Amino acid sequence: MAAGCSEPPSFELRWSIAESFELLGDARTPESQAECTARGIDGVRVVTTQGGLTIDSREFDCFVDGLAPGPTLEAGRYLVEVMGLRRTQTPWSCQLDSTYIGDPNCTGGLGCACDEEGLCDEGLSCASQLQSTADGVEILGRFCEACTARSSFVIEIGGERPELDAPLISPLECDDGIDNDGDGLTDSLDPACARDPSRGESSDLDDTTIALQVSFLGGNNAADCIPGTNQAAPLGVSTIRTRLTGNGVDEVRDDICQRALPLQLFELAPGDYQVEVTGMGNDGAGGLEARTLSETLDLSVGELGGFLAATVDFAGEEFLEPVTGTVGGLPRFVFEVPGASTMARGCSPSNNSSSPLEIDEVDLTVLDIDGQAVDPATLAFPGASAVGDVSRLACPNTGLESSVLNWGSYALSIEGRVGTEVCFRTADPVDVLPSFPDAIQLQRVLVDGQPPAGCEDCSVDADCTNPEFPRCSAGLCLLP
Ligand SMILES: [Ca+2]
Ligand SMILES: [Ca+2]
Ligand SMILES: [Ca+2]
Repeated sequence: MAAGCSEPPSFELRWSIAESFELLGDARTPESQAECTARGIDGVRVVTTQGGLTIDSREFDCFVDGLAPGPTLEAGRYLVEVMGLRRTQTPWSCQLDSTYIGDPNCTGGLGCACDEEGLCDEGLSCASQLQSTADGVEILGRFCEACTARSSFVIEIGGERPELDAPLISPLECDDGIDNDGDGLTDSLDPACARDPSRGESSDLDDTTIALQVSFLGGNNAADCIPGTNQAAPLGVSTIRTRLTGNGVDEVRDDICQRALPLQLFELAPGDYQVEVTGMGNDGAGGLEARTLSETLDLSVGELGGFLAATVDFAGEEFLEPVTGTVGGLPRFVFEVPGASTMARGCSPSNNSSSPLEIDEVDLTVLDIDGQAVDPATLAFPGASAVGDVSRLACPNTGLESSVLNWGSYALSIEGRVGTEVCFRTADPVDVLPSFPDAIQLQRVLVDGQPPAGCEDCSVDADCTNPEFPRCSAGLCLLP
């Protein structure tokens, strides 16, 4: 390349931008980089090949004052491909999927086969029709299409220096990296593009958008419905059905259950509508019982469309078959040592534990969906004794589970005690799942960086039994 710079280029080129293949005659040479950016093309790559081998590849800003220089080439025939680039410096795809129907009986025109050299009429590009197979990708055919921002030429080097004029078709609004209609959502994130990429970003201006989130068990953060995860199992909801009715409309849409459902767009006449959101189970598949639960929302649509954003919560008692299960968890005590990775362990010191502290007892408080403490007698944690609203029991090394309760929603607070002193506690009540005693982390209680009396790891270095954490400072065993 460096040598080539001092040699005269073997060809020169400019490019112009057209709104579409039909408007090729109105293609304009961009007069500034700002104009390029506004039309979605950031740069231009020029690739010169011969017999399928790349001889040269170079990139330019989309705006070039005058002609852009090609490489210096030996005499011969070359294929020159000119590609517009996105802001990410990647070209747009110019491929056709296996369902594309091209015409192999004509050559060069729109939808016709490419010619022998891989060329098409001006403004069209030779696109490969691809099909994925077990061995990789197979080329089914090569057809002329109006690919985004692409032009090809065959040039003869040896005589007069060719001057190429490459028309580039600007990208579709839904694939240009620009929020064209200024609604804050760009390209595929814009609901208009999600519905029909060919109609641009503003085709949703007078549409009605429904943005729904679902939650379960009173907004329990631990309750989710991603099929296949452990968390989904206790709830058994796999599909969310949205049914829109009113004014003669009756549209049903099913989505895989997830917290944030995909945006839904409707073209609706002004009026009042109802949106019914239903959670559905697996119809007995996978050992789960079929469950249906629904809530109805009101939607008002005006001349400029409507907007409904709502979170629909399905509490345990709203399930057709009310949710029942135990409340529980496995306490894990977090020992943070500055400079070392944080570890959490059970009640007794482990080999790699920084602290020789043995946790004696835990106090459990269970809160219901209204934030009220549940009576320890109702919970009946095995081995627990009731101290007011608290269930107190010897620090367990296996998951704790209450008796079977009707859900609602439950959250669990735990304190870990050494003697009479609280040395660890959950920062906030932890949302739990029915019959799913997951690990629950308790943080060390520190007052001015020091554990309360009775909660210290050590008073002298000799108390720190793990040689990795031999230094006693402010009651904690630390790194050397
Ligand atoms: Ca766009
Ligand atoms: Ca937009
Ligand atoms: Ca839009």
